[in-house]
Amino acid sequence: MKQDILFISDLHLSLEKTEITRRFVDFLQGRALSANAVYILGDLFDAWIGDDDNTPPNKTIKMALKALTDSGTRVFLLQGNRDFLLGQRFADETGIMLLDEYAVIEPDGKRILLTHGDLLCTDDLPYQAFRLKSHSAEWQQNVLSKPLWLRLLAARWYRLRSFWHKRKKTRDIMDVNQHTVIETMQRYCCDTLIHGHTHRPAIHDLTLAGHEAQRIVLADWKKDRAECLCWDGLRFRFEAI
Ligand SMILES: [Mn+2]
Repeated sequence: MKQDILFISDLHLSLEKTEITRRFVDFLQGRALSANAVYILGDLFDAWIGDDDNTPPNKTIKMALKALTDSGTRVFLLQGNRDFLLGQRFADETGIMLLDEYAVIEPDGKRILLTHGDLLCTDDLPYQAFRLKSHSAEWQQNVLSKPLWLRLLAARWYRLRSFWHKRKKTRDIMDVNQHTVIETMQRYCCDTLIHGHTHRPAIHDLTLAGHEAQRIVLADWKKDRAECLCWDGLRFRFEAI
């Protein structure tokens, strides 16, 4: 019986990272088949410029996801800061379900808050300003109305620019803000939060209005190391892939 619930994030799939693509396809055709549900918490792709982009490895990934959802494993996806243009057409083609930027799930009576993680990095003011702008319908329509070749080119430029910007930012600014974490968990009445984005995998214990709480940070995938978080109905554990 399909029982486990698996959580992954930050694979940053791209044309260049063939090992990670292969590892992910193996995961979809192997481990994920015996899971009840798979939650992908953002940045599955290193860049997503529209659901009409079928350049490699997108088509391979879509087919593998479709085969998994056809098998009965439910797949949920929440957009990251790299693939926030991923939309309904992708969901229709693969059978996955899109989640909002914050989603609450309640497996086995446990209330868990899911998010990508970028919204929690409130110290990074320039990024939050960009996020607000780029999530408007007007901005997205403007981008998606451009021809595919122009979007492919722009994405290459954007990735390069983001690499240089990141080098200049301090490590603290790029981590979550503790106050935002607590405020958000209380707003959603959850004592467990799972997110990715920061690439700092860990389980943080914290206190929330006198109660024990946990913030679980998922690992990004590397070509020689990848893992998922598994909820087996009783507890969480990290599993190597
Ligand atoms: Mn991210």
